[in-house]
Amino acid sequence: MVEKSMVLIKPDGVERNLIGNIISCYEDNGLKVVQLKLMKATREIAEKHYSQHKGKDFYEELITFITRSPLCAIILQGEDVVEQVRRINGATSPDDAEEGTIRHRYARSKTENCVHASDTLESAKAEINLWFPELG
Ligand code: FUP
Repeated sequence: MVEKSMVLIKPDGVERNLIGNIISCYEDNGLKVVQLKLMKATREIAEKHYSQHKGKDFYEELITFITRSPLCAIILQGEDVVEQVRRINGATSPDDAEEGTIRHRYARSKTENCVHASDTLESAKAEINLWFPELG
């Protein structure tokens, strides 16, 4: 089934001029960019996005990181897109990410790991509503 997923190229990826390289990884796998924007995340949207991590020891560092400079929010469309994007991104930490994945190539740490992607179709819908409320 053709579905949609939500991706963030995080501030580290934008700062290091990796937007083009990262989007190519998705396009080269047959996924289509159907929405895209650069924006600086407010603390409010960052807290909503990472609400399930509130209270964890890395939470404040994560919020500070994701709000420090512009990020690129993208909606991707394709077959099994949620699963495909997570495979293309690789494991959360660059130390665990498989060769050829975005995080293996570009991530510098578990926090500064270049990309976020929705983990289920349900969270994709919620994240699209959060980051692209103008589409509602
Ligand atoms: P992922 O689904 O791979 O993006 O990763 P998680 O949902 O497990 O974690 C969400 C974000 O928390 C990750 F992008 C990075 C950050 N994180 C840390 O900064 N430190 C940790 O120990 C674990 C996660």
